[in-house]
Amino acid sequence: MVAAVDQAMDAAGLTNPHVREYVNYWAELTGAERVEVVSASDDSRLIKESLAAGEILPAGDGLYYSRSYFKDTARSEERTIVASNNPSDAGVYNNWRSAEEMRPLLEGKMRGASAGKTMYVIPYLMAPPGSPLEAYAAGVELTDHRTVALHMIRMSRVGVDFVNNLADPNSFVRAVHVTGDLENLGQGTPEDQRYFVTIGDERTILHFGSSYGGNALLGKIAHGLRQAAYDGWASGEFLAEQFMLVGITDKKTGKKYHICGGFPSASGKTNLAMTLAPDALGDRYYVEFYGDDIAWLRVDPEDGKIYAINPEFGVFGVAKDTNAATNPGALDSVAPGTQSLFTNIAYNADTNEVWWEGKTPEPPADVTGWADWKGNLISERAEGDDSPWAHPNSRFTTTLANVPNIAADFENPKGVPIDAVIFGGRTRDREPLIRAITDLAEGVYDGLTLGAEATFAAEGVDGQLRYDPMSMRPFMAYPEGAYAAHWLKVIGQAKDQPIFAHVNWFQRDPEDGHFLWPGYRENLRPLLWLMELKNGEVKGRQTPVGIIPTKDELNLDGLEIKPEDLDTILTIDNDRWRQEMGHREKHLKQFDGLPESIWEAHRRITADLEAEG
Ligand code: GTP
Ligand code: SPV
Ligand code: MN
Repeated sequence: MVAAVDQAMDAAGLTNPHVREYVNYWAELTGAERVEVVSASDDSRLIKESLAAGEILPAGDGLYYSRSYFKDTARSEERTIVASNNPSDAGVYNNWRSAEEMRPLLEGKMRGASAGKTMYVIPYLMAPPGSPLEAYAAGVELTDHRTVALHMIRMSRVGVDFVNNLADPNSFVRAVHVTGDLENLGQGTPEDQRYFVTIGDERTILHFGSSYGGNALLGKIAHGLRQAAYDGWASGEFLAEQFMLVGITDKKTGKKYHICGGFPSASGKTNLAMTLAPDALGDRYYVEFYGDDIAWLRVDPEDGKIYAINPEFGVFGVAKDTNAATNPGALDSVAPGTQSLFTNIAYNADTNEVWWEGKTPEPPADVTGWADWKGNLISERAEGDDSPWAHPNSRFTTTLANVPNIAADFENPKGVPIDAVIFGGRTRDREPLIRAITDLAEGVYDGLTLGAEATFAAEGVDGQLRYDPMSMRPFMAYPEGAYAAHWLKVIGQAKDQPIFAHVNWFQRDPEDGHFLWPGYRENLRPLLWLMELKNGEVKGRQTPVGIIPTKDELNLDGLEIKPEDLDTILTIDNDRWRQEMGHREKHLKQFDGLPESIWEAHRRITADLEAEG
């Protein structure tokens, strides 16, 4: 086998000796029948092979559809571990275990588990080439699943050059993905065999037992967030966050602003980055997409500004409720010819059409040929079965270049300077439309106490309220106290401090449940107010929990909203907030070594709420 593996790497021009040794080791251990080195230019051949094998199905011109196993449709947080060799790396959310325990355990699961399969070797870069953070961005994913290779080509930059020419040839992330026997892994039972492990201080990712997105596309979540967060902290150099990143240009003043921010999974990052369309408020602004899920932030030592890059190359977005009104940009980015992939939506094998809940108000009237995400024909459903046709966490995958409002300079290696950091989530009451925060410690405190309803992006937790610090709970790689201190240190170095804000598009009427704010494309309005506040053009109203807009400061031109709904989302309910502070205290007390300035922020807000009575 070694000779064949070396031959495959020779043929592909993979010369890095450390990579070659790593590939040989895992080819041997997993028992893969053959090895194939993948570059982006292999895409059309891999697509043809996947179609021929029935792993993907045609979904229109240059569009493809796949289903993942029905028990394998979301990230599994309980099975995810960030391990290391240092017990003091244990935090509340990283499920820390020792590397010594995890490595043999995973090797045991993976041994021989790729027998009869091809192992795809995917050298990738999670950064625009030439980025100052490039040293942390290279990796090599090994996977025994061809659909994973197709996704990786869209979600990251793929090719042997990204690892052949490393300044330190040993500085790539080792990312091993073995699918396992999906029908016999006991998903969600006490006998669950799956393990999704990142060994932070060994820069090694070992994922076993899934072929779904965040569990299997290792460049994205495991490297782009968990490993990078660990590296950013260990090096002291940067932050890796589950953030979207947009640019807003005011044509009247010629100014361009960049806003980044975190909302928990399936809470609107993709939508925000894509839907703030230029025509939303007449012809004055235009909005550019930089990223929708990950940003790496650093302070440039020369000009003292915070710069953010999107390390990804594509979008892996939630399909549900995406339509021409809510997110026209998403529909354009998966239009015919874009080589996009769909996962776990509904599919019509006769017509090759696709559908998901919310694509149109009603599902297709003629159900002939339509099958749900599990592959069961709709026409054969039992009477009264009204379960969704698409899985609520079904997704589309497309490259950044297909996004209509992609920024002209999205590959600028330096990234873009940050003006504001926002946090938000699904919160049905209490959280107003927007509240601005000008103090760094209070901004970090706000991120740490981000509380939102859980979503279908993780298994089995929809709707429950939970805290999700800076939207990083599923990706937290080191202790939360150190995380807060690292934030204060990195952002504290910046000469130009960002303004922070907490936003909420999801407040609901307690009676009939309707969303009080129209959301989607209209979310530009509160962000423009935030920029005006930062520029000193508006004053807002100071409350104990931040500055909120007055009604006349918010641009409401052409907006349809009931006056009483607007009042509610621009009001602070002090009673509810006082209750919330008690929950926050409990939440924060879980974290060892939280910086004193975070506690000071907590006490200051608590006291201000008491004083308001
Ligand atoms: P991940 O990719 O899981 O990290 O999620 P994300 O934060 O990028 O989520 P995404 O933008 O894909 O949104 C998920 C869901 O939120 C979709 O079903 C959207 O329709 C819904 N959504 C997004 N923005 C809004 C909004 O402004 N209002 C309302 N009511 N729903 C929204
Ligand atoms: C998320 O769940 O936050 C995602 C999708 O962005 S996944 O790649 O599955 O993590
Ligand atoms: Mn995400």
